[in-house]
Amino acid sequence: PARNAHERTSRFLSLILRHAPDKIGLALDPNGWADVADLLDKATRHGTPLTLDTLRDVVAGNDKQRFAFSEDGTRIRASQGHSLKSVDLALAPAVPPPVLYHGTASRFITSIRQSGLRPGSRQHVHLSTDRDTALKVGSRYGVPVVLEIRATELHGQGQLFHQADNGVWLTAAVPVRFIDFP
Ligand code: HQG
Repeated sequence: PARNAHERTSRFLSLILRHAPDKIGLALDPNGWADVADLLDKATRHGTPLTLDTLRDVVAGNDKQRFAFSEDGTRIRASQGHSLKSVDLALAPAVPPPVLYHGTASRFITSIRQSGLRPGSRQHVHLSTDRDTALKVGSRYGVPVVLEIRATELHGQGQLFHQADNGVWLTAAVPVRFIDFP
C-alpha cells in the first residue's frame, strides 16, 4: 500500500506541476516553481491531503526523479514533461552525446517516418541516454520500438538540446533524416 500511495501522489504531482496547477488554484512562477507551503495547503483543501513529510518521501524515492526542490527547500517543480506553454525551465543549452534514444510504440512508426519526432502535447521531444530507459518509455504505448537519434549531427545543424535535472534530454523536434530506425 505504501508504494501505491506514493505512486498516486507522484501522479497527482505530475498532473499539477506539469499540466494543470489551476486544478487546485496553484500558481507556478515562470520557471515552473511552486511554493511548497502553498502546494501542501491547496492540495489538502482540494481533496488530496498532503504533508511535507510525504512530499519529501515522494520526491526522494521517485523512480525517475520527476520532481526537484529548490536549494532552500521552499519551492518545488517538475524536472521535465510539461505541457504548460507558460513554463520555461530555463535550462542551459547543452552538448548532447553522439547518439540518444527515443522509445516509442510500433503503431507510431509510419507517422514518425513521415514527419519525424514531434513533441505532441508536451513542450519537447524526450530522449534517453540509454536503450533500456527508451524501451520502458516506449512500452507505455504498446509494442516498444527504440529509435536512435544522431544527436551530434542534429546539434551540429544548430539545434538546441537541454538536459533536465533528472537526466532526460529535451529538444524541440527531430527531423526524419537524423533518426535511425531498427
Ligand atoms: C510519439 C514519461 C506519431 C512519441 C517518459 C510518443 C518520458 C509520434 C508519443 C516522458 C510522432 C508522445 C515523455 C509522430 C512522436 N507521429 N507519434 N510524428 N512523434 N510521437 O508521453 O516521449 O513517466 O508525450 O514517440 O518516461 O513517450 O511521465 O512522450 O510515443 O520521459 O515522468 O508520440 O514522459 O515520463 O508521448 O514520454 P509523450 P514520451 P513520466
